[in-house]
Amino acid sequence: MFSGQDGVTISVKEDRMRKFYWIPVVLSLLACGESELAKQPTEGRENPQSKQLRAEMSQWFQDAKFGMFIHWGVYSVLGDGEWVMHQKQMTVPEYEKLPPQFNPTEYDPQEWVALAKSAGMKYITITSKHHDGFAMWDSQISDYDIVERTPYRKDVLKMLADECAKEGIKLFFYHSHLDWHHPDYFPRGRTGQHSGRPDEGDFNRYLDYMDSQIEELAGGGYGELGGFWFDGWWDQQNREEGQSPKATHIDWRLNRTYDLIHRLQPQALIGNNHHVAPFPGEDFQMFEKDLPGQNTTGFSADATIGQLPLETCETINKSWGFNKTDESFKSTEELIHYLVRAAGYNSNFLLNVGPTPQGTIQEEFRVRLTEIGEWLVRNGESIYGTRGGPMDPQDWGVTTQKDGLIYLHVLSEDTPEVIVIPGSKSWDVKRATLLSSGEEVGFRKAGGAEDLSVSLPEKDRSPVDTIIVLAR
Ligand code: H79
Repeated sequence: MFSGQDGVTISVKEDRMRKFYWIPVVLSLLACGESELAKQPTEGRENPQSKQLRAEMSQWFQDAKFGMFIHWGVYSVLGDGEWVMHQKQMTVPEYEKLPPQFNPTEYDPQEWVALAKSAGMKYITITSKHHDGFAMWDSQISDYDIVERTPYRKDVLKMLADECAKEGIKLFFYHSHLDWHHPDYFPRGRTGQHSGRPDEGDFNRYLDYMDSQIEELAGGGYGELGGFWFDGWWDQQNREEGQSPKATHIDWRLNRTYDLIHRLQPQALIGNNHHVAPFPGEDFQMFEKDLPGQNTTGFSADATIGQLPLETCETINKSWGFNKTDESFKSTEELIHYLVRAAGYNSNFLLNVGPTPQGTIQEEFRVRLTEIGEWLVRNGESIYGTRGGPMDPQDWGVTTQKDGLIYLHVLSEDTPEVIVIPGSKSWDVKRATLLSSGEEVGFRKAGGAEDLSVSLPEKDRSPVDTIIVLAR
């Protein structure tokens, strides 16, 4: 490893890999005789078997409904979120002082996975690399990773992958396209300008490096993955007037990266948090801190909803990465409402925890997750395996459906005693019951038998979500 005059550290291993990395690439291109391989669109070139695998995973994903997001990296040492490098304008050499301080001796993947399961979560999406560029696994192409730069020296992703496999939890990797550390991430985008890197670099060389790291993660050592969750595309978005929201200053080579993943792990679902309509090769669409179609954050203005399975992610307090002063915790009730609303919008819910630098998940998070899990034990039937609808979300709540049943989720306290459901004639309801007790709920056809009205007296209401099951 050497430090350049500019203060940017480049590992010898990385430099060596740069020289020789083209060999297997060239060989494989010769072998398949398709030199334009990477430029081909993903669609249409895939074998039907791998498409089928992904279709099955898509169904599984939509049925699963609820996952745990984990933002964990060396930034947790400062307890100020995962954007601290950018926000505090830290240079690369300054930020490189964090890994030697990161020693999560209390990390126990068994506890994390058990917590996710007790919350009723079916998958985990963890940061393999965030925008800071630090690899949370034993990367071979770089030494900027947890095994080589921290006193902990263990591959936390491998430990988690093994535990997930044992417990039947699917694992996704959050991987940042954007990189505040790599010298070849140039031209730089909207963020990371204070890292002290030289104003030169070869963006394609950075992308080769990123693809190599993805190849490490998808190569089999971490088992069969649920998928990849990309973020940071927006750093290079061209926001000049007249440009399409999909225009970028550089070519992200999405096809090449997506093809690589789909070749190595045909079942793996790819999503990208680019805040625009999906690109070819993507398998699900996510919304950050917003229900699909809403734009309370300002990130989602161009996020046209496509045909893909949906997911929305949210934090328990206001931070993704560990934040030692953020105490604005959402209540369990608010979090359950978010989960139920997401299901009503035909979307999954990915709920975040930011573990501490010791490797633990803080009490405030654990309590809430366990309480959500207890609620799901009683009410999960109306969430898991359902799809949103048949009715669009209403002021009073949302609907979900499964196996010919319709679940009305009454979330608002202000809901009147009689809920009128316009245009519900085709639902052909024969029976209405409370999910909690099985007791009958009064209903009648109103408005010339076009509408259904369901009565919901105070005594029948649950404090969090009153669920009425309509059977046909
Ligand atoms: O990983 C978590 C966040 O770190 C990441 N996505 C979630 C899942 C995230 N990155 N950015 N954002 C969330 C919000 C983006 C804010 C931006 Fe900006 C607006 C980036 C560019 C414009 C404000 C101005 C922040 C940087 C410049």
